[in-house]
Amino acid sequence: MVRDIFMKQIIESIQKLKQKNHAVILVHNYQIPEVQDIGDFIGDSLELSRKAAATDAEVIIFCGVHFMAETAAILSPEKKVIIPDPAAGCPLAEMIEPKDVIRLRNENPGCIVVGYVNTSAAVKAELDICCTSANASKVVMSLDKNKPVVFVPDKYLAAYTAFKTNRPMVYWNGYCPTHAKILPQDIFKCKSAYPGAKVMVHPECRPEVTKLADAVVSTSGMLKYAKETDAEVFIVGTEIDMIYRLNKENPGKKFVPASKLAVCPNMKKITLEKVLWSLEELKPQVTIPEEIRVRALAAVNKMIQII
Ligand code: CIZ
Repeated sequence: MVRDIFMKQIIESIQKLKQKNHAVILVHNYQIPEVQDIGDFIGDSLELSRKAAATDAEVIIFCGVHFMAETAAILSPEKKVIIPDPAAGCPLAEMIEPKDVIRLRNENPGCIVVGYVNTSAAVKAELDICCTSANASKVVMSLDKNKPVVFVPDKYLAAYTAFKTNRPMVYWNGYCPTHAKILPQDIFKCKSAYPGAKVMVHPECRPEVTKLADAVVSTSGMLKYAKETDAEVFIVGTEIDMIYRLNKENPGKKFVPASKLAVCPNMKKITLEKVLWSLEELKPQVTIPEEIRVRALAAVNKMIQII
């Protein structure tokens, strides 16, 4: 009860400061429910950054992990981008550095380097083209067929994209520790509890898991699949708080997490209190050296041109 009153006051203060600072609040699909509820936009990282860039807001509060806030800063250099907790990193993005991409390029002469959005701005600056989990196959299909493809940093998304496009690739050995927690036996267990359920999993899952799914889709793809598919129960193989949005937008359908262990500890670092503090102080700001931002933007724009 006391906590409820306190939370209500925090939300009111967030709304007031948002107006005062001409801010827009972006919330990733994996954020905790109460943070999802205060977002102006909720979605995947690219979708959010593109929507924010199209507004006339002066400040972006990015409730997500660090590379996502960087993507917003790449697309909106004139806006102040704030992340409520700068310690909210992404282990997958941290598994590769710019020097690794340079080495891969030297080891694979003439290659095209495709990089998942889950990379730092400094790594994006070394890529030829970016991709998201929603468009990785489309991006790879658009590439010159005579050139070798190097895919970084997620080996599971790379393997799935190579299978879908029938294109051999050199992979980097990165992975998302949260999605890697989802195991084939979790899917079998859920399927025996809900025999008619449809299984949708994220392409960051292990190949042993993706091959058991009815749909292998990004978070935006999951929202579409859930809406358009005539089933009562869905088994969901991604970060656990995706279920909150799926429930909210699909009353009458049931969403069961494939594994309750698929919790991203970094996404959970963002709380309403931290959103309020970041609006009070307009920090910590995410900044990118202009020389890196311009090169990273080129890789992002190449992707945007073909989707
Ligand atoms: O880019 C995103 O938001 C991520 C990491 C995944 C997704 O499928 O939305």
